[in-house]
Amino acid sequence: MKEDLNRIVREAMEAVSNAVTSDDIEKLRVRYSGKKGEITALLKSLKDLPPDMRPEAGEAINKARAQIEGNIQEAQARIKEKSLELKLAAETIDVTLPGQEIPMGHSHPNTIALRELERIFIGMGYEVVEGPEVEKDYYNFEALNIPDGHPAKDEQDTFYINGDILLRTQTSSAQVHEMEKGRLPIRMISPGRVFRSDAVDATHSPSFHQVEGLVIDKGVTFSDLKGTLGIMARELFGDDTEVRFRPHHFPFTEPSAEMDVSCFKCGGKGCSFCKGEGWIEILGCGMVHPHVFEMNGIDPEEYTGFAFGVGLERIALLKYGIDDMRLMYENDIRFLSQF
Ligand code: 2NM
Repeated sequence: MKEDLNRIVREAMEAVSNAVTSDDIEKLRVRYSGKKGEITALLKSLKDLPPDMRPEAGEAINKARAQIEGNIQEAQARIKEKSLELKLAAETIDVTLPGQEIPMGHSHPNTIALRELERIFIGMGYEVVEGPEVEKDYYNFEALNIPDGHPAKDEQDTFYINGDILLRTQTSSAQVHEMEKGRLPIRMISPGRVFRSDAVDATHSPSFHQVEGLVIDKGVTFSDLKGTLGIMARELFGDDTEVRFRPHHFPFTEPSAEMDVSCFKCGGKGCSFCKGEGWIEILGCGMVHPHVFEMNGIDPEEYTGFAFGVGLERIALLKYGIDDMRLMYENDIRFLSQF
């Protein structure tokens, strides 16, 4: 009995010190102090001893069991710590390594030009108001003094969804929504996408962007229009920029004009950029037609106003010297990141 116990303790100590994994340790625990373990078996065999020998033997077995179990617990802790160390070493992250570079996008030239226009007009007290791209015929044409049968309503130029619904051909439709609210005065620009049934080439696209402006108040004159658009031109193209107005026709304004800016490449002398003209056409404008006021419940005897429309792509192409509008719709980062 005594020898058995000593042998078991010796073997157990050795086995425990050789254990490498948690599994090894668990097996040893079962082997020695499990229900069918060797120590357990010894305890069970106590009843076969003469009663006077039992207390001493029992004490010895319990001592051996405590020793083995203590040893197993220590080993278990040692192995856990070791495996945590290994895990941490394997998962070490070197925070000094350079990061993975995520390619950055770039603002579109249209966006850059729009931000510039917004800055200019917000600085003069204008609001930026957007409207829907899908419009009723009324907001795109009727309320802007373009009645049925007017050439501007030609089905060849307009994407109709049905007889009454269409893709807006100009952002003035957003201004009709604003006039309709009946809150005067108005100082607004409406930027956004417009649609015309055009074939794609270097200067045309079936979808492009406009910024239209509208000012309505008592006593607004053509001088206000000239002064305002002159400021815009100098902000956009430089302090030395001059503007000139040529008579034109739009259904929603009377009188109407087109505005040119002096060529910002040659200063007006004439060069290849302005095709020898010295001037570059920039936008259309005019005094809001009395009939537009009447259609929108504004008294043309009390109020006057001016309006203008400028193509965003046109401004961007000119400002950044881009010679083909199709580049604007390819979203090639090599193109975009040049501006
Ligand atoms: C242009 C040219 C001239 C214009 C007119 C209006 C409104 F709503 F007042 F009738 N908004 N925008 C206008 C005037 C647009 O684009 C070339």
